[in-house]
Amino acid sequence: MNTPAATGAPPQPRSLESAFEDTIARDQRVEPRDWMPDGYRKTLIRQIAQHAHSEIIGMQPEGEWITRAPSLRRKAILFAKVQDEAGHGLYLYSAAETLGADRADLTEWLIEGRQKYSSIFNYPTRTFADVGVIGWFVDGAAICNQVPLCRSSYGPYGRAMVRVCKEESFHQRQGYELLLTMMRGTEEQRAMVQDAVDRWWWPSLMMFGPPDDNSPNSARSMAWRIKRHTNDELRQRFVDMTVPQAEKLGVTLPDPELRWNEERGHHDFGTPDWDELKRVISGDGPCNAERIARRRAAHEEGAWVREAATAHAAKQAARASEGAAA
Ligand code: BYC
Repeated sequence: MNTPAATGAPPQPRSLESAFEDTIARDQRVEPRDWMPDGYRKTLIRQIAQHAHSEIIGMQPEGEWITRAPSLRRKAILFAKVQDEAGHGLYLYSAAETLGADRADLTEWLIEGRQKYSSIFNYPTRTFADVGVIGWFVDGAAICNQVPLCRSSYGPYGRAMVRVCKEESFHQRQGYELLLTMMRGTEEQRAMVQDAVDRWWWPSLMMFGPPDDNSPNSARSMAWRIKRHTNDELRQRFVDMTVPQAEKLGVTLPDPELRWNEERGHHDFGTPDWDELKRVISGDGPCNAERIARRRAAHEEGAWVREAATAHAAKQAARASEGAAA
């Protein structure tokens, strides 16, 4: 055989692009120092940044209830959950940084409205039952969406997702446990739970994104194995997982078309209001302005911390170089 070894010729470098395609085809991980197509890098930065922004903005709706939680135990649980979300945001911004994105730029783009965050966080949390329903639905949806992302082709993103998913799983259980407790309470508490379910069901289905025939990024992201399932596949998985949980809890999901389809082996369900999703994504949801104003204010109020940390790092670096020169 005329291999380089047989002819004594130096091995031919494979083209960078075919090495990348090979890595994807063999279902191996792409790492930060590997060559990658521009589109792959941009798609990842877009998705990871949006995901990071969602975690950080997602602290607001539930955070509003920390001071009003009905007991010390509920307050401590909610505190821990909201703090976990800050942690998720930080892992994700770090993953975006491995792609050359600057965290300061990403934050600027968020507060200038140039980058998106999940539509779900633009709805108000009216009662404490909303905290439970967010845990059950929103973290439940996050688990459906994010468990497959643990196998995402980009190493730092997939690895960040492993820890995020473990924590989301705790979040979902705390939400469901809170609702079980409320359902064992008074008539008024049961009504609060049902009302929260009615308000959060459809927005939760919208978290998975537009339907597949109107999802411009899915095909490319699936071919690159960034996404492993389509938006509609994950939405179906969430519905199938949630229906028996709703039955056990004793609430009704607000969809008259929801029923088991023996032939498909899945639940059929109604169509979310896609115009509403478009409106919320484009900045016109019930709380968009409030969420961004709050994020902007927190960023501005934290300026002194960033300045102090930068000055401290500069001082440390100067001391280290003085020490090295002595
Ligand atoms: N909200 O082509 P498509 C959490 C955008 S954090 C806003 O299907 P793709 C949690 C989409 O970005 C939850 N925008 O896009 C946190 C695209 O716009 P651009 C966040 C949406 O990327 C705290 C356009 O619509 N989870 O769970 O293939 C507490 C067309 O869509 C939405 C993640 O970020 C939406 N719902 O698929 C509790 C997970 N849907 O960028 C819980 C990672 C779509 O072209 N992200 N858009 O301008 C993903 O899996 C995917 O990015 C999506 C969208 C499934 C969200």
